[in-house]
Amino acid sequence: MVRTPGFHPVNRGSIPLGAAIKYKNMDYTNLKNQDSEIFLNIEREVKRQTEEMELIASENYVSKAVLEAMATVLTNKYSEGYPGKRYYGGNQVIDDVETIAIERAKKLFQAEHVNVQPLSGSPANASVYFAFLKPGDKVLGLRLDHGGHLSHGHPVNFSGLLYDFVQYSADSETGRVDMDAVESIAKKEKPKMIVAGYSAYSREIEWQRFKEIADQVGAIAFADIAHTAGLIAANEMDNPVPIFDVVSTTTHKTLRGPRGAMIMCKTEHAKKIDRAVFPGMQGGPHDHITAAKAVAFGETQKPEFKIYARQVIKNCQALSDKLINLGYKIISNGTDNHLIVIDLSKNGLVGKDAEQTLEQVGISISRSTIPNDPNPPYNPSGIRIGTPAITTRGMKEAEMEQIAVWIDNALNNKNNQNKLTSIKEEVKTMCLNFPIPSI
Ligand code: DSN
Repeated sequence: MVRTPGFHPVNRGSIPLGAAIKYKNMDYTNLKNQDSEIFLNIEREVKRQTEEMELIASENYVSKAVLEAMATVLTNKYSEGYPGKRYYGGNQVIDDVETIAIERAKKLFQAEHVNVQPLSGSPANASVYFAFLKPGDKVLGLRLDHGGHLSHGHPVNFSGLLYDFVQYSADSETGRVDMDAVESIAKKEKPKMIVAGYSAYSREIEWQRFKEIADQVGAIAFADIAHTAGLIAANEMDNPVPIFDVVSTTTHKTLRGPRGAMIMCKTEHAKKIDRAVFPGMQGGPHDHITAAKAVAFGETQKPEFKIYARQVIKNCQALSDKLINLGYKIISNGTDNHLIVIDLSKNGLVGKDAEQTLEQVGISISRSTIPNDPNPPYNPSGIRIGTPAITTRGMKEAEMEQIAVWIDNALNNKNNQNKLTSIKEEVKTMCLNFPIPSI
């Protein structure tokens, strides 16, 4: 053996598999000892999540297994490229992990091709546009104030700045997308792409009709199912993947995986999509997150997940019914999924105030625009509420009734500090009775 001067290795054999990882239940001792400032803030957030109620429609709690997969040495690796065709050495394990994630996602959504590398929802959507469009091309997307996403053509977003978006609307009476109107706009405008799938929309989407309209005008049909992916994977909502050309989703909302995204498409578009993600949009994928995505997709295939997804919808419907009963105006008068949008304009309230009042009682929600909102997105006329996180805690219809009453009491007593404090205590008691599985 040729030795480098000064280098005297001791033969320690090799690490047996199964003993390589010893996390001591992830007790965070090293973080605590080395960086008490960050450790303390993480502790504060654990306390907040444990004691408070999460009703933000896009948030959820991952499992311990997903958390553990994220906190691994896979974060140390660079792996630009795809399985079997990387631009860095040492990717044998990463290739296997990424392939497992891809195969699980394909099975879950009946997808022909999957790219699991997008870092988050907007970069995934940017990759889809990049794959099919040139700057200035015409695209149809739902208006932000009607439930669409910023990356579906809002003028302040890259999508609205780079592409010529024409926006369609939800009907102001029914709160539902008017498909006849979509068809006539599409025939008039002849877009290159039509975007469906939304962030603040509580009804089933007519995927088949969208695809037929796209085909009639020669447009690519693109679905963004970030919000409902978990409900679709569990067969609780209609699946656009077998129908549409291309579908993006984040992995951390109803799908209950790590923060991140993926793109699914027909085989004929696979090369375009892969090239758009890498080298078009991104460099190295986040391999620890890919592992956590694979773990989440494994969980999503289990029967317990189907029960969970069904309960998310039942809970949202129970919450919606009770709020309607208490006099609130729900856009579209109910829900088919995990979220509702409440129009507060008749209650003498605006979204920002309502969000801040509910925060004082330990309930997190997000302000939301309502269709044709006269107010700006920063202080819109409504709020959006969702049930994915509280359902992960095990709450059911009875708890939804109580939560609706607390929301109503808090909004009606926004200047009564004693009342707000006492609701906060009740909210905390309920939360402590429904522990977060991963904490
Ligand atoms: N920010 C997400 C949401 O709350 O809907 C979408 O990107």
